Amino acid sequence: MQIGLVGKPSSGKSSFFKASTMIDVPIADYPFTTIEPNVGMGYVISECVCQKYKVKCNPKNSICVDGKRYVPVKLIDVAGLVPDAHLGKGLGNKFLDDLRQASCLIHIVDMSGKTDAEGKTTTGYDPCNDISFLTREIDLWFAGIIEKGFSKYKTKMRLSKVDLVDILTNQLTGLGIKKREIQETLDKVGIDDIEKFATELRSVSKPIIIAANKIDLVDSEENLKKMKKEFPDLTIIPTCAAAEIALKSAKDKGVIEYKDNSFSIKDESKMDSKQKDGLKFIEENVLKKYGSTGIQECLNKAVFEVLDYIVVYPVADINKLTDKKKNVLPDAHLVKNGTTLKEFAFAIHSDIGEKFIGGLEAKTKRKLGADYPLKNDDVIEILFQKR
Ligand SMILES: Nc1nc2c(ncn2[C@@H]2O[C@H](COP(=O)(O)OP(=O)(O)OP(=O)(O)O)[C@@H](O)[C@H]2O)c(=O)[nH]1
Ligand SMILES: [Mg+2]
Repeated sequence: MQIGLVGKPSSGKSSFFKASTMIDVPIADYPFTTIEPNVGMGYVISECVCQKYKVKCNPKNSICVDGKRYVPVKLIDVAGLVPDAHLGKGLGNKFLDDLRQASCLIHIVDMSGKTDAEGKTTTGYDPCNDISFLTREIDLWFAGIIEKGFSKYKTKMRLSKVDLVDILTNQLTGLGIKKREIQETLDKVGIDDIEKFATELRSVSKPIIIAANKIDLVDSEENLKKMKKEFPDLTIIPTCAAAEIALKSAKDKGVIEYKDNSFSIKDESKMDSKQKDGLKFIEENVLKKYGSTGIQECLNKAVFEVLDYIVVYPVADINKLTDKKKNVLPDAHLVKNGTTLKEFAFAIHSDIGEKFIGGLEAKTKRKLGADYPLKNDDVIEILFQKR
């Protein structure tokens, strides 16, 4: 699972990245601080099934903290995008190719109105404008890729009448797009207008959610109200990346306890008055006002709501809930809701998929067939022919 962080320069993409991964990357208040992409692991969090089964787990591909399973997701923080990037403005839009495999994009918007469309300092800028121009730039990047492939195949298609869906599927696998998504988009809008096709295909294959960032600053609250009104269909989550970094850093230094979206001071002697004031400000203007810094909520919403993924725990023995090395509930996998058992078997390993026989479910000990649609928190054993 990969998630791309996009937005204009200085909106807080690298801050969001650092807040999610705690990887130290350059963050600064001038445009184009980031040129080469930052790649790292963030997490989505769901209740671990160890509680339901009353066992102590030893996770391998994920982590369990206080009964919560942290499942890794890859985050990619790229350079800032400006209006007319598709014409080469700013750093252009070529760098977006690093996001080809992303399942979803989080658009980090500076809600304060203190940076213009190019990320330069200003006052009274309307952040709603960012949603319009950035979505268009993303769609034009998509259109560019489709167009390149499509023109290559145009003549070939006329000659051999090769199935259009297959050609496009082949061309667009690099974008992580599925045949079904192409079929649906073709049925809906056709391909006479490539830009229209690209816009539609992008919205089904790489949905964008909005991190309404810098929510701690003066005009952000008003701008958030306006944005929600103007874009009622978008998922908009107020965030404060700077606060999440401050809280996690203070926690790492042992200064505070930070859990469940609130904190308590552990060791006052390790803090100066500036840090105390900073934490007080965050408590009043972010945590109490919005319930959280929004960073984790953004990742969870993207994966579990917008992309509609579920968590599944494969094991080698449904009675002991272990893998072959006796690890209890070792792996938590993110899969799209509706994925069948056999599809999942292939996703784990093509060999397991090819030798697939069936499955067993831990709670009911029921036998499962190839077409069984996986449910959230399923613990399953896949049965396959062993040599
Ligand atoms: N007040 C406030 N400032 C923030 C917040 N998030 C980021 N910033 C500040 O905004 C500026 C830009 O942050 P970056 O994370 O470097 O932004 P970026 O989008 O990665 O910028 P480029 O790499 O230049 O495209 C920095 O000065 C950050 O400290 C926030 O939630 N609140
Ligand atoms: Mg950056």
